[in-house]
Amino acid sequence: MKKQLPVLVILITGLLILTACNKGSNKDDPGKLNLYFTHLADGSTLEFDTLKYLNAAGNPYLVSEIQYFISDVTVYRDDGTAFLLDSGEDIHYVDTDLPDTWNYALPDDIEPGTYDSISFTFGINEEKNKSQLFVNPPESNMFWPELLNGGYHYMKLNGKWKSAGDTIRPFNFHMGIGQVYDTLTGVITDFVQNYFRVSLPASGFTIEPGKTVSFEVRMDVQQWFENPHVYDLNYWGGKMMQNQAALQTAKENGHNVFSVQKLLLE
Ligand SMILES: [Cu+2]
Repeated sequence: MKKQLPVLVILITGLLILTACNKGSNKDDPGKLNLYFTHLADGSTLEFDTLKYLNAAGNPYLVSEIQYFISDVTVYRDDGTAFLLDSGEDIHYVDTDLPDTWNYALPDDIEPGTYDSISFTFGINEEKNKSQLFVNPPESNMFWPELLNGGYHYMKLNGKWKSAGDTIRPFNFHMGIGQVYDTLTGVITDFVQNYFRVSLPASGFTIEPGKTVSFEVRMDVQQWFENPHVYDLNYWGGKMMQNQAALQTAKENGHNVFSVQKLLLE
């Protein structure tokens, strides 16, 4: 799969737009934030459909695709003031097969100044994560079954692993709303929201009047399977959607899956 070209095209287009827009800006003009999503394994660009990765539990695995939502991006001034950027597109969908989804140009106006971190919700919060929120694909394909509380998956990370006995088995590392089951009857007695906030220190960046600051947001797939919990696919199996213990483990491993790096476009 050739996925390098669109990155270049997007970056160059961004550069041209930025250059064009920078002329004649006022010191009180707002700035903008742009996020560009990339996917890694062990710090290197993730390669798809090749059984070359080994997770912390020692499971050889491959990744076929990753689809997920991030929402409610917030930037923090160096004095601690938070600005929630939800005036336009408050939920963004990323799909490793769809280059158009890799770039997230937030429409929000941001007050110029010095900022030192970015945070976002991994998934969608309880208030917003309701069925019918998305009517068109690809987002609508992320639906979470009505019986399991409806709404949408936070993430579908699909792949295969070599299980005990050297059998290749599919895994659906699917995160979303969990359920509590009555141990005797198997009836659902409650639901559990598993979305979480990701905080990314971004060492003092400046929002300049009339300019866009761009960050690469990296997801390192290996991190879903380690720290603090070693996620053994042989133990948990290929499905996690109805297993709150597995979802909780993945959620707790999510704290350091993402990192940011400023892109030098200016
Ligand atoms: Cu699923």
